Amino acid sequence: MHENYINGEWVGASEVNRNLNPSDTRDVVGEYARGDDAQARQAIDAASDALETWVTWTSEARADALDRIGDRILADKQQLGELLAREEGKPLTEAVGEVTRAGRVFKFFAGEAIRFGGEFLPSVRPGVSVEVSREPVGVVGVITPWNFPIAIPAWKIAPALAYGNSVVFKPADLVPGCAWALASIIDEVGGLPKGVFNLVMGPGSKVGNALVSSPRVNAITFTGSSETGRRIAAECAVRGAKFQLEMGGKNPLVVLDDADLELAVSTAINGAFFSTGQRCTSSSRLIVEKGIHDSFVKRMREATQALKVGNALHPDTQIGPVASQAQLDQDLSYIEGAKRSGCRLEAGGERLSLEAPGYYLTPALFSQTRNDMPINREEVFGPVATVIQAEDYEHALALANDTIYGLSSGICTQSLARATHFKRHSGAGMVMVNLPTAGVDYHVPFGGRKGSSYGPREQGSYAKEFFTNVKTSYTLAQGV
Ligand code: UN1
Repeated sequence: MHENYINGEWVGASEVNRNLNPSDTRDVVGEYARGDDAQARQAIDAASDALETWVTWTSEARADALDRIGDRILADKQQLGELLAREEGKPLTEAVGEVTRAGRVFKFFAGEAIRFGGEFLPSVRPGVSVEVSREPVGVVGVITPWNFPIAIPAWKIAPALAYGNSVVFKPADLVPGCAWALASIIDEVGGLPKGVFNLVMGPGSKVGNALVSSPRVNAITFTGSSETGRRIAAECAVRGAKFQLEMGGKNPLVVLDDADLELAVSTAINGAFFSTGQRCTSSSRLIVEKGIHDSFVKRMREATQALKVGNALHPDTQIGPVASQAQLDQDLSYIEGAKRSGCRLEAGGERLSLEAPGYYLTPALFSQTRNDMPINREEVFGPVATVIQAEDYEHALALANDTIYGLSSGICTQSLARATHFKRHSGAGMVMVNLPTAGVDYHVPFGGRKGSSYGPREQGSYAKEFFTNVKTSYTLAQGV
């Protein structure tokens, strides 16, 4: 059995979670300890007690630890990628890409541990100087989703450690294997003081609640559903804990008449369907200007039908299964709803039976959809994309911004003027020109607006805004 990691020790539990390979549900990926309130409390206490030792480490020693973890992730990327593909269902090349990103994130934050600093300012008062410094926040609860089971934990855990915090990590219940593998690497090569990093696997309802409600947890960084995010926000706001939320998206990709058609189609295919559409940054609304509309839909239909759906571990697979039965049911119910409301199904949207029992669904492309339909208002989180026809650029921009979300947006155009206007007027936190709305760099800020995100940005050196507290110190030097 794979155990939880608390105070530098591997600790068993009375119950286990058996997780299944979504490409072949006969394959049990492993048996993982289920955490509970008591283990969560032990981990929180260990993380809190560890801070005293952890702050005595030099930034260089912290940097070296992060570097070792990053190097090991990169060295093991093939093996970790296989585990990720087997456990979550994204195709192997994407899985190895995700692991590579995670390794790079640790190495980036190794540099950050040394680089980040404060400010020294003159005061408005004579003889006084002002220092603005940054201190660790303390114990950080890291709560992560199943869709990027290595990269998202990495981009929360690495900055938390770089800036001197301790961590209790609660991964999504569907992907304990990836979390356990990451914890094993941190245990083996991190050399961190006991209790600085802890892993307590779900059930999320118990362990997540324990983290969010504990007065000893100073900050919660969360990526997941809007519903859970709102509950975390309410509880953290009441008890005065810091929180950072990354939630849903309903990301528009605008295709203008002057776009390069082939590039627009490949951009839309990647953005909408890669990672089986299970990204909060997926390009789920394709907003297409009327002059290019018919040829775009035709080429998109052909390209969607040509996608190879299959076992995530097979080398020729482009689209893996969806991650779980619950996700499959949700996707199918949105597809049925769209059909009932008169949208035209151009391709896919069908349950696929292959030799292995898995959660296979052919990527669904709808045309003749309206922006006010549930399929265009709500996040599906599956391989489902819609085309919405726009009269002109202004109409397309208005449709793009007409959403409760604001994570990412994109535009395909050869006009620099239009691209520049769109970058300025898009209501999303991230804007892509001639690129899919998904697929971000690891060294620049990541985050959205409106219902998508709350709190300071993740990633890059902007991450310090969340993972440190600012202190302003005034000094009147005497006898100078
Ligand atoms: C990406 O698009 O490269 O949960 C990353 C998600 C996002 C990560 C997307 N937080 O899908």
